[in-house]
Amino acid sequence: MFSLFYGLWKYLFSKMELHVLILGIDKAGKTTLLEKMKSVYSNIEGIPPDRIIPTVGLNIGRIEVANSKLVFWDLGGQPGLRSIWEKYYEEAHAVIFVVDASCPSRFEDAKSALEKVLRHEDLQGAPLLILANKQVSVTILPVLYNLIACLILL
Ligand SMILES: Nc1nc2c(ncn2[C@@H]2O[C@H](COP(=O)(O)OP(=O)(O)OP(=O)(O)O)[C@@H](O)[C@H]2O)c(=O)[nH]1
Ligand SMILES: [Mg+2]
Repeated sequence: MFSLFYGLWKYLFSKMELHVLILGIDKAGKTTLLEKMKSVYSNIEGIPPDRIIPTVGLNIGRIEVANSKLVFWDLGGQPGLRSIWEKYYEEAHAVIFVVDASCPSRFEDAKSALEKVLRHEDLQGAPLLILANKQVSVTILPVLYNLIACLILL
């Protein structure tokens, strides 16, 4: 009986852990976004933008918002690394797809990468946020990150 109540208590009061994939082609700004969110939402000082290097593999960031723990998986977007993305789809609850809005010459590449993501059966029904990056003043970034957190928790 105790374990039954303990299980119910844990179910009701433990924080839900949600996995959010950060995808997009190389140089879109995924890791910069992750590091900024870490600085805004946790006490961890994120890596400064000028020290961020292209991602080969995976960066993980954890933040807590409202009643949830968000675990962000930031994957490398270089063409040769995109085939790794789908290994994370099955365990993902939501996707942020980052686009470099200041670079129209790469929109076509971003579009075909996004289409491939959307077609994958493991992501059917998962919430998607498309972030048009590199077009806002840094002063409104905290507002933007609040918006991201709200959308993910919808
Ligand atoms: N102006 C501006 N530059 C940005 C912004 N976000 C990222 N950058 C710059 O864009 C470049 C690439 O940023 P990253 O965060 O490494 O991009 P990424 O999508 O993680 O790239 P990969 O790891 O190779 O897939 C860096 O020079 C950043 O400083 C932004 O919001 N505004
Ligand atoms: Mg990166």
